[in-house]
Amino acid sequence: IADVAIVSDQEVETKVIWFPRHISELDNCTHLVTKFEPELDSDHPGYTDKKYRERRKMIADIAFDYRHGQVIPRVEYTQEENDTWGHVYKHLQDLFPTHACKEHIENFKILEQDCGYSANKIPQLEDVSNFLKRRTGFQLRPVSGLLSARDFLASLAYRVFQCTQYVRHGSKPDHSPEPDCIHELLGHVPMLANPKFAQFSQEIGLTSLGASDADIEKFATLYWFTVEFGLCKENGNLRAYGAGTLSSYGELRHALSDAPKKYPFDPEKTSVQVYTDEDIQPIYFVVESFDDMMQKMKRYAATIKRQCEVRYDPYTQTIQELGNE
Ligand code: TIH
Ligand code: FE2
Repeated sequence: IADVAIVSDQEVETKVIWFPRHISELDNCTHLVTKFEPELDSDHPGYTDKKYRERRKMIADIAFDYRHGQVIPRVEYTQEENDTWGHVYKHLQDLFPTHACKEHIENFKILEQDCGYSANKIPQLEDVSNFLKRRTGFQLRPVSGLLSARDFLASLAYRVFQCTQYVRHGSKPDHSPEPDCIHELLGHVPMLANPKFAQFSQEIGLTSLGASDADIEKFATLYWFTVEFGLCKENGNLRAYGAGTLSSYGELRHALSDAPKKYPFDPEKTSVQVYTDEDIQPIYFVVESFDDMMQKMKRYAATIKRQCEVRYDPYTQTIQELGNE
């Protein structure tokens, strides 16, 4: 019995973990986590709203049918959905000048000028994706809900951002525990339009490829405390750069107040910090700058045991193994 146990230990260690080698293989990276769904979660504001759930299904089907290279189908948003968007948009607009980092403010202005962002109606993912392609090479891909961390991170390696297209329930606009297109468009997109931030996002994706489940969990936690809920310093003041904070007017004020705990970003510690994804965050991590964050992340990534070293080749949109060409 002891021998068998040892053999199976070795098998675990040498098991090769699949990851996409070409951008089109992201069609296989669509494993959903069933959490926060209006069908299944009785706390969801849409649980008792049949019309809302049907609408969600309709929009989810776009993502289910989507394949790499296709144009993202347009959604004709209802007046109610556009109103929810407008309500959040206006509240956030009041907060951004004093709460958002300068990179977000700068790109938000450009999105308003060049990409049709306004409080009146929800922009279309296809248009925003084309905008991002020109700014940083990032593109959007429709997703129907919360993806597994492994699949989500793998797509970042290809500068593909998996993006929800449905809208949060109108009865609770200030904060949503699940992503929706308001969160993606107001929180993530302005940040992904920043070259340094785009590179940082891709780096997390690249380090996640072929990682063990335990390491994926650490990368997902690092992602959570940076890309989703990170705070940064700007001339000695705190600002938000995390998309989860920037898309929730219920959270943005709280994040910069004295209420939550704030610790300096340190990948060793941050990667194992327990967090809640159900509610407003009690803990945030602060970076000195994007350069500082990138350096610390690179140093940390170098300490992780890897299946192979990888590099992204943008000409062929493939991942190549170094020393294996
Ligand atoms: N809490 C965010 C919002 O209300 O916009 C949405 C999410 C961020 C991260 C996960 S879900
Ligand atoms: Fe997000």
